[in-house]
Amino acid sequence: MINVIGLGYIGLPTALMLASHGVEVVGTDYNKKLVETLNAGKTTFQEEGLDDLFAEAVKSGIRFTTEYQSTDTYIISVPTPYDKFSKKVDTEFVISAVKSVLEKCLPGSIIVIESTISPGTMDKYIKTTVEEAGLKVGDDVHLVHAPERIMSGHMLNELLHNNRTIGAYSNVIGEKIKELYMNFCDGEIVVTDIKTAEMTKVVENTYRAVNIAFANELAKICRHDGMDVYEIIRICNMHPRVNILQPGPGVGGHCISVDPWFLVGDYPSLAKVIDESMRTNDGMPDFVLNRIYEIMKEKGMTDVSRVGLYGLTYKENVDDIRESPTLQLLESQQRHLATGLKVYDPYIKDNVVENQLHSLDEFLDSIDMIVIMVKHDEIKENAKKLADKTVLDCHNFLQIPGAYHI
Ligand code: SAJ
Repeated sequence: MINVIGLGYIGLPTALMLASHGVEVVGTDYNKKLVETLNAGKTTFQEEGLDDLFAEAVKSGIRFTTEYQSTDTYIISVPTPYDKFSKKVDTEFVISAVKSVLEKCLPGSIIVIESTISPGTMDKYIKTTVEEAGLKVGDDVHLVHAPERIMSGHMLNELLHNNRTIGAYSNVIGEKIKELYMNFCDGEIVVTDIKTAEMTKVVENTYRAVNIAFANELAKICRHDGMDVYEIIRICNMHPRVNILQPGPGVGGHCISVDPWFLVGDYPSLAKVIDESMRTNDGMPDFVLNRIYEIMKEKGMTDVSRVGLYGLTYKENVDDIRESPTLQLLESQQRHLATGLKVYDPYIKDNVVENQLHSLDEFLDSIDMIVIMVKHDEIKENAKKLADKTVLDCHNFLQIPGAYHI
């Protein structure tokens, strides 16, 4: 039996996928409410195909509990945030999960860490946690790092088909866990050492963060001198070896906006490009806020409550608001002791911020200027309704004549 610890954005789909492919799975989470919701037959977030997969996994016998199980294989997928001051990975949740596993696990158990960890974390913190419990790594307990690569909005498809990396101290154990993932994953699975696996995961997200920062920096340069960044990127990308990403209002989510900081925290005198890139991306919500004021001034608008932010999530067509640029922008506005911007997102039904509206028409009726923070399909389908609005399209996505850009 596999005990999956942490039933969030990664742990839940992984547990369901294993169960629906015939593996005996128990899902454990310390959040009682979350476990109750799952046991009541409901999923805890929206994701294409998740409800069907959930039904299938339940039929195959998956169970959910707050208790750690006594078994021989564990997959830990709890959050690893970064410490806002040191920028280093915060391993508190992973270590506490490992400690709880050690109290229950059978001799020779394999503990797989799926959570993103910075290079050296397994050696420095997790191995030592096992040793402090009086157990021997490679004998009493085996450690594996199997970072995930799935993306909100495409999770199930990517779980099935993405290539994966598995890092282990012993090749035999690495291969054993590879077989476990091969129950559902038809991508190529590379078995390597632990530190390489830790580093590849962080590097993948850093690569993307740096490239997004480059696009954002180009947007700022072009704005400064009245050049069209989108046309420039389009033409540059016709070069056979150039592929520039798109500028945007900032970078959200729990990966690209977080993981690269681990490298800055661990190698502050070496990770210079990464450090600057992260600051560039983190500065984008402020840049958008400035654009809003610039455009309001140009239009003679004075009432900020007639301006609305469209989209609260960190990316399009998902209900995930973690680290979202809109939240960052609102926070920044509050730091300047200002409020009043209206907010609307079709995917967020609860009230999570001030001045949040819950119907598109009501939102549009209450504003003169709309700021497109997220590329949800809904707004593209309703673009006609924006005819009398001032539009700041932060993704150059609606192609409305006369729209402003970042
Ligand atoms: N963004 C831009 N410009 C772009 C592309 C994206 O501003 O050209 C912004 C998006 O609007 C969003 C953010 O970046 O706010 C991140 O979005 P994303 O869709 O690129 O990535 P995530 O965070 O959903 O998922 C990433 C993926 N990693 C990579 O693409 C290298 C995914 O494969 C990982 O599994 C995931 O992080 C993770 O768990 O680490």
